[in-house]
Amino acid sequence: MTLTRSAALALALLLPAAGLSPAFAQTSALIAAFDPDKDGTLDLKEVQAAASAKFDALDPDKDGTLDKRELKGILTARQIKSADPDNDGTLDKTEYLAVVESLFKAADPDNDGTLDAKELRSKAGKALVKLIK
Ligand SMILES: [Ca+2]
Ligand SMILES: [Ca+2]
Ligand SMILES: [Ca+2]
Repeated sequence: MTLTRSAALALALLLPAAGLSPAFAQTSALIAAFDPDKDGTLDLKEVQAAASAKFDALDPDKDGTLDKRELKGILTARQIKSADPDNDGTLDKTEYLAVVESLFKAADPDNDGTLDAKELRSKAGKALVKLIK
């Protein structure tokens, strides 16, 4: 689809007002994909289930660990290092889910145990999304 400049501008102005900005729509779709109880938010259990599936998808050789190469674009070298207490250079699922849990808590400042669309668009929320999507 090609939009003229002014049409694109009008869209950019109108969509947020309708609560339908592209970022919002994207986050809503993301929540819907991982929200089996359909309450419009992600709780830790839902996030962990999604993260666990993502871990399995990232681990095609099924050796139960993810190395730096497999985690490229998902976690920075620094994040991997701090998530790797046994220092073997890989993350097993327990270590991976520990990162997920700490990012979940960081993304949930109101501490209600669920992440809504706004919380998922925070810095910690975005980092968390990389680990589950
Ligand atoms: Ca939910
Ligand atoms: Ca490790
Ligand atoms: Ca919350």
